[in-house]
Amino acid sequence: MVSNRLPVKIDSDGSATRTAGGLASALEGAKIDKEQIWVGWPGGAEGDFDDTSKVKKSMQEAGMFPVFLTQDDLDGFYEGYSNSTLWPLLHYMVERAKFSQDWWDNYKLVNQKFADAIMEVAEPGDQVWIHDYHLFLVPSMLRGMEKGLRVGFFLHTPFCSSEIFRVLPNRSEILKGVLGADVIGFHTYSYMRHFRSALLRVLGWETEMEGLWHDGREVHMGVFPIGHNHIGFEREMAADDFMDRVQKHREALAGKRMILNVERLDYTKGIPQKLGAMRRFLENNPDKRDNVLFVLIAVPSRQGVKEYDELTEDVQREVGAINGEFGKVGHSPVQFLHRGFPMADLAAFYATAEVCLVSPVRDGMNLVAKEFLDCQRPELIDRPGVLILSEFAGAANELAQALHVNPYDVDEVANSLNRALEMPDDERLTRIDAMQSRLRKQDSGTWAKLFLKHLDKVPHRDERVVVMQMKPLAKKIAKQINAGKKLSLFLDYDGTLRDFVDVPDDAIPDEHLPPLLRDLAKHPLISLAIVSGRPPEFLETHLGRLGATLVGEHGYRWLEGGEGEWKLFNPYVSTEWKANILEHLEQASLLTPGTHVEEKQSALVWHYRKADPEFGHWRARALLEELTSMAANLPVTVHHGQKIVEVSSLQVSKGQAVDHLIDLWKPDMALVAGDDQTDETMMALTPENTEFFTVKVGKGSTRAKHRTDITGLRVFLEELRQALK
Ligand code: GDG
Repeated sequence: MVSNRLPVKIDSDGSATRTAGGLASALEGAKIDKEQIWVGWPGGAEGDFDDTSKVKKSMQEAGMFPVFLTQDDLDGFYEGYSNSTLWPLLHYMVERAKFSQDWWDNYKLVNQKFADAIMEVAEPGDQVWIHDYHLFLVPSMLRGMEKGLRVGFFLHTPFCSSEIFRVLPNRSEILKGVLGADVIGFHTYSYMRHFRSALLRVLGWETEMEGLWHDGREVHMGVFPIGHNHIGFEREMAADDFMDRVQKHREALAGKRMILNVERLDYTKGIPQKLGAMRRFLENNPDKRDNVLFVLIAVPSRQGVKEYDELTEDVQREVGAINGEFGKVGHSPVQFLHRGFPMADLAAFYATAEVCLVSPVRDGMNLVAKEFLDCQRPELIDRPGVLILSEFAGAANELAQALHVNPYDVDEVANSLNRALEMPDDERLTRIDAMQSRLRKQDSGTWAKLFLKHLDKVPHRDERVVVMQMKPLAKKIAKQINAGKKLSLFLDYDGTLRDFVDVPDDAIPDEHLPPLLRDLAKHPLISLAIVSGRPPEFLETHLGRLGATLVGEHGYRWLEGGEGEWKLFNPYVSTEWKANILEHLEQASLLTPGTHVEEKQSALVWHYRKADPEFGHWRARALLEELTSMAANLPVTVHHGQKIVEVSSLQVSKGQAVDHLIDLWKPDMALVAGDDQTDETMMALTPENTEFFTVKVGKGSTRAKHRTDITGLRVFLEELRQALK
């Protein structure tokens, strides 16, 4: 377990006290039946401890590993980048977010301290579960260090809309940082959706619903709604003195009806808006003023930070104003309790409250809502309670039978308070029952188990596994060549030997590729062909005169040995269909900014790589449908490739070209590699008397027997070159 804070705070003398807050409280209930070490900050500044090694030793005995932070770290990483940049931004509060290069530098530094600490304690093959926005960069930092760890990351806050997220100056680094994980978890589907759209909008990376293929690995994403510490509350409520606590509350209430509010004093929790709704309720309902008591438990949080101190003062002032206006001798309608309570007391508050008002303006999940419902027991109270819940809390997704409110709409909240108080008992019970059964099953223990189970399913591999699979294949093939067998290599170019870029003409070979291809092609037992959709000019300019045969335009033309005259595989290809389709594609291009049509001899290609990704994708699908029906009686095939829609002659395919070359070269072995749908025509061949190897580069369905990524294929080719005599 890795979180910014350990679940305990260590004082300078080494003594420990438990910390409050959602993460600590949920994880306390998430006992896992595995040996566990918890890595985190022990509280305080490094300089405050008399002897850090002593603290470290005693904590290690308790299953914890402290990451000590200096005062500079606390200022830059914690108060700065984590709490003054990321926290407000992830909660949609752009105007509160502050940016500083120094904070960012320190955030990176501290994330590295955490990564180093993990590497110190983790054993090869361990599961590492990293929590929350303080540690966004740690997953990718662990990737550089080869221990075969399985890394999970869970975000406890919302993930804001990509329109907000892109405000962050370090948005790309943050996204790439978290993508180092094998599984990334969110509370709700909409947070996951926002994250996916940030990947698309910020990095231009498309994802599937369940994840993406990144850096040669699959990164899974999932929705894992956190539960509360059910066992913990159960324990408190079963204690002998619990009924005494409940009784004390009831006596103190003296028949008044309690409307309970529990939260950390944080601006995301919507306390000023809530006070506005209380005021409106008291204005509108004079008959209830004297027998309703708002209990406002606000646990101090981030004290000493200006904004939090100001918020505390504002709340105190407004509570005073409401009490001044609506109170009378012996009764103040709002009780502001600015401190934390033991869990047992909290359970007694939950059990005796008639209404719980949970009205954050943004909240990742909100556990208070779940805890309140759990602690409602018919045997303890006269009347079941009612939950009023903000639609901006993640919990609103699950707790459908709560009264949902928009916390900014003061009238709606005030009316809901009245509705809750007036609600008949049978309706209250039906609502509570429906929610209770679910949340007791889905407590924090179940949540942790489900997340870790998912992480367990991730194939156990280290970073270089993609490459490793290809190495034995290279060795096997080289061995046969060294024994006198002939090999033909058919390699696609874009997405196979070279990554995609925005402007296709910029995708020229890197410096290592031409010598590699030349070395392979000059071997007397190897014939090599680059089989591409590119036009002849590009291929000849960048890959000509290396000894490799070039096949262009998806198998329409070829240049034997990479020099001389281009020839046609089939001189009788019909192209009469082109005029009509060209007009259609050009229209689509005019209506979709960032797209263009490329005309080839035997094909037409509509490119949308530079269009708005979602709009381009939508238009491509529409186009695909239109073209398929237009092409029904034409000798063409329509296909949707990497950011292209292509209409090409049926008489031309990479498969047909490769078939032709295999006939010509008569190799003992042939290997084809490609990433695209058009490469599947090569994979589908079944050459006689030739051992045939098929390699798919990247994700997607395929007939190929092997799969790798661009780096993996490159390593394969290098390995082959090396192993040849
Ligand atoms: C973050 C996300 C997400 C409160 N007062 C006392 C006390 N608490 C405990 C509650 C509850 C926890 O603190 C508060 O949890 P929340 O979920 O409401 O909110 P955050 O602290 O903001 O937590 C949040 C959570 O992480 C988990 O993923 O739900 O959205 O912001 O458990 O019981 N505990 C004790 N005394 C108090 O006075 N003992």
